[in-house]
Amino acid sequence: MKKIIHIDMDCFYASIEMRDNPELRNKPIAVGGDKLQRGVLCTCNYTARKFGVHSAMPSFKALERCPDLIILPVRMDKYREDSQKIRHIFHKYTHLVEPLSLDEAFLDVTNCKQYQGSATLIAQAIRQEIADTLQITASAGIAPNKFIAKIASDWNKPNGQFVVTPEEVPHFIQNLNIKKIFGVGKVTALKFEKLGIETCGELQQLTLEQLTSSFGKFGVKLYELCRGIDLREVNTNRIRKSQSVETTFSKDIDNLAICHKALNELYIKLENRLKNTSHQKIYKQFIKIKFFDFTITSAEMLSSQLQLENFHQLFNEGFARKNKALRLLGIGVRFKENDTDEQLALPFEC
Ligand code: TTP
Ligand code: MG
Repeated sequence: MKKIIHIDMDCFYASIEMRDNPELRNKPIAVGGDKLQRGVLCTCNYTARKFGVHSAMPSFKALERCPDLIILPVRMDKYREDSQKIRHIFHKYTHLVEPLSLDEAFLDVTNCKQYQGSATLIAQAIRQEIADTLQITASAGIAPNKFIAKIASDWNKPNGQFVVTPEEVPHFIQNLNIKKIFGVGKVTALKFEKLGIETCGELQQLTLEQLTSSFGKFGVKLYELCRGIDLREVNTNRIRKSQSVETTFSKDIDNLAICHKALNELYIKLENRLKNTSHQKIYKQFIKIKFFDFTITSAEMLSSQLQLENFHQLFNEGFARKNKALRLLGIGVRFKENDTDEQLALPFEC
């Protein structure tokens, strides 16, 4: 039986900003793009969340809900630096660390000798060390596998932890909404809802055959996950599945020349980002377009080498579907998957 800890920093970017400027501590704050530039929020502190403000919310909307909200610019270099320090702390306890993003990681502490091998106490100690060293807080989930640990880290957020012992797994999973299962999005959840299935306990009523006939290989995963079974290892070599950049225009753009110019600028940004992942082979290029009415379309093509011309072609294809003014444009690449490595889909960075 494994002992897995999932650690997730509390309102990460916002915590760093509050630490570096304590005057902000009791005020509603967010980190993200400017309202005038039609930006979106990367995150906000818990004071702001009380007003219904959340990540990925357009800044103008957040200000409607919380007029006193202070929106600070993104300081990515600083967040990366602190993320490195946090990872350094993890490695004092185990080298089986799988970072999921700057503020989140899985740790396998099954063979850890500290604290008589108590994962609960190790999680406590790691959180304490993060708080002492960086003056920001983290939450943790402790469980026999990654799936349950990740869910559990949200249970006592912020600045808390939640333990699910192997014996508690069946009970813990019973009333859990199936949307918590990775891979179960809105569409799948709706399909199940029509069958009267909303919780993992209800999903357990379906046989393996029923699930595989509808979902193929994913059906096997569903069968296991709804029983709280997740055999995935903590993968220390996790690599990016994609890399992308995007921009929200300060006003809707219906001029194609301007769109293509923006695309050229994004391309330069993407080239720079890709310098960090130059060891990975590209196999697809893609674009994402958000139109003025917030509808989104995307287009992709096979490509082994980054080429600006491909993005222009994809853009024309995507744009033609609606032929309306643009609010946002994003471009990116997908990397070749390595069969032995589990892949990680990273969202667009803001
Ligand atoms: P999260 O862990 O999802 O959020 P959080 O740490 O801000 O808040 P919580 O206490 O609920 O964990 O994401 C970590 C950081 O990633 C977050 O501080 C900002 C960034 N981020 C974005 O840039 N865009 C997004 O849409 C999300 C969700 C996060
Ligand atoms: Mg977090």
